[in-house]
Amino acid sequence: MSHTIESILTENRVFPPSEAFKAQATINDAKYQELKDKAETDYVGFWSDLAREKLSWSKDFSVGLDDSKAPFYKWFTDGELNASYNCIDRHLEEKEYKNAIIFEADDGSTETYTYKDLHDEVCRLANALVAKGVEKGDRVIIYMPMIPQAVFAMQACARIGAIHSIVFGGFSAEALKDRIEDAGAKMVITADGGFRGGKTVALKNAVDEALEKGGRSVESVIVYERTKQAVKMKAGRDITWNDAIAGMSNYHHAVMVNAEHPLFLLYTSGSTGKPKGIQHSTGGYLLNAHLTNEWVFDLKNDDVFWCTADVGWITGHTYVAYGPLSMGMTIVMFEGVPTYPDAGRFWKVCQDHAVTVFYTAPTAIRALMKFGSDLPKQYDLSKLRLLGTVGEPINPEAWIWYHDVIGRGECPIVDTWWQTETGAHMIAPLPGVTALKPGSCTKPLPGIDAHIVDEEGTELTHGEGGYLVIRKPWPSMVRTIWNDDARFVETYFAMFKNKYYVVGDSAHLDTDGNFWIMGRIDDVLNVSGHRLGTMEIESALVSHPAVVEAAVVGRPHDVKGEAIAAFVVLSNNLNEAAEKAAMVQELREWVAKEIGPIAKPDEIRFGTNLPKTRSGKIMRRLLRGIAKGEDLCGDTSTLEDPTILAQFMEKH
Ligand code: 6R9
Repeated sequence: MSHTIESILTENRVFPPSEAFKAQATINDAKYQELKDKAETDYVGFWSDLAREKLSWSKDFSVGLDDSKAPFYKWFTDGELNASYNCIDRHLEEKEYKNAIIFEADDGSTETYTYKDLHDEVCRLANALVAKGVEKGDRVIIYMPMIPQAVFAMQACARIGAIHSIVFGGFSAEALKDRIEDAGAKMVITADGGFRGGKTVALKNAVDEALEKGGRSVESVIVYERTKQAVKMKAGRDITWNDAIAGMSNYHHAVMVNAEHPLFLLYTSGSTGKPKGIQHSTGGYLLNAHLTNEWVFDLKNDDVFWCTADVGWITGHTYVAYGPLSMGMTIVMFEGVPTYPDAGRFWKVCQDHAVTVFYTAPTAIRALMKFGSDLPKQYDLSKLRLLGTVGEPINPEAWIWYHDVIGRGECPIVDTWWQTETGAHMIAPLPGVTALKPGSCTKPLPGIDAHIVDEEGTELTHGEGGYLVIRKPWPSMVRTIWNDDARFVETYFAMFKNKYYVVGDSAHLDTDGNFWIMGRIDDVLNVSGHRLGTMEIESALVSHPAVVEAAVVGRPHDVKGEAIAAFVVLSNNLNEAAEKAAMVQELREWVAKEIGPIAKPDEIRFGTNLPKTRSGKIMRRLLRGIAKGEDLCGDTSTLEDPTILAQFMEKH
């Protein structure tokens, strides 16, 4: 299977929407034209009308966009609303007994929660948070497995105006501590552990470890008993979920907040060592979350929507917890992994819960595709009507397999380009309108002003490649980096002097105006759809006592998209192969402890120095070449010491 940019660039198959799909789509040609025209003639009015139409406000707004402190944009500035009210309460009259969440556990058991159940669970927890002294504006860390209680926790925070920050359960105690401290969190909501692929994974231990090392701002910890494994409970600080909600009312009056009140922080990797706390608003975020579920996933009342992302990532925020619930949809939540008990699990879940719209990452498709087409054929996938992908470019081979084998050659595939910072889809097909091209995320959504520019900031026309940028602000855009306004401006706006939001990806436009994402322009890796900073991994490596220096690069990988290759200089050179192998193991475990297992280098190579220019810059280009297995006969004359390349050619 080739997964190269070349294979994408030569792709020219086109899949227009079928007449049958078009006829039922919420956004058809006429509606699309109407939205585009409105966005062009009255940009702020376009978003303001939609905000009033789609969301329920306790206080209407008089200002659509406030750009007086650009690039710190504000939307619907004086309006008030509550995200949890919008996701739950407003549906109760008509959908009290409709399923909000269908949960399938790792072991195959299922639970369902109606909108009324969701309301009651969320209210009880909201009351428990208040009883524990959590107030509007306080930060709450959520460190949970992929179970409905994670969504209850998010919704309970939103309900009382507390700002949640989810830390993916695969992150280590160290990473958790950093995020707790940066957010200044008052509370941690966690579980004893979770189930994944038939195994038990511990979570509470990591919270204990994080709070031993730091995180002094944390006053209380709520622990959901999922696995019932033994955990330590610190008196005066820790309480079980059941004890916390015992006797709490199932009624809680949602606290209305300003549209700009932060709904959540989500830490993501950038080009420096320290993850950034991406801050999202309540009103603007929820609007795009709602709209993109309606436009891109074409969700209707009878749909059963399954987004496989963990709530620890932005995709889980917008397409599990907030967007579909804001629309009053039924979602599937799945605790397990795609290959347990076998690689047919995803397809079995789709069949058993009659999933109609399915959204996953290319890395999952590539991994499952390796098991062949017979496995999915054993399941009834006839209910599926739309498929989606996110996280990285999808190679045409995987697209076609997904389309033919999973989608019966009938389901449109929406390849959705967006980021933690954008809050919701930005460039994505409208399935009843857009002609699809495998590997392209196609065109910007109505109201999204995406361009490709060159180094000087000149907008490029069709056929050229350059920096992907967004010109006009949009409602769900990142508001700032928590505690670091200067870094926010520097990271996203400085490059073109505040004229554009700079995405960090390069892209190319084809002659039909379709966008093709080529990859990151910074030192960010995309490993199985997860964003990891090379600097973050380098810092973790050099914090090991035996490591003097480290450089990390990505190399293409068939399934993961990118694999992590680390080049390491040790304080004491190792000569024996066995010693080196032991050190590789030790360093991989070290990185897992410092960041999390997803950041473990796939390979580690040792040398006495890193290849540097005479001015001391690490030649990452060469390291990328070595990692790819290229023959490096190129010009290495600028290297301080050309002999060290030979050392790094050796793999351990
Ligand atoms: C939603 C999410 C964002 C980065 C982004 C880009 C890559 C995401 C993509 C895609 C090509 C797509 N990316 N979707 N590349 N096609 N459909 O993944 O957020 O974790 O912040 O990552 O992922 O490089 O800049 P996040």
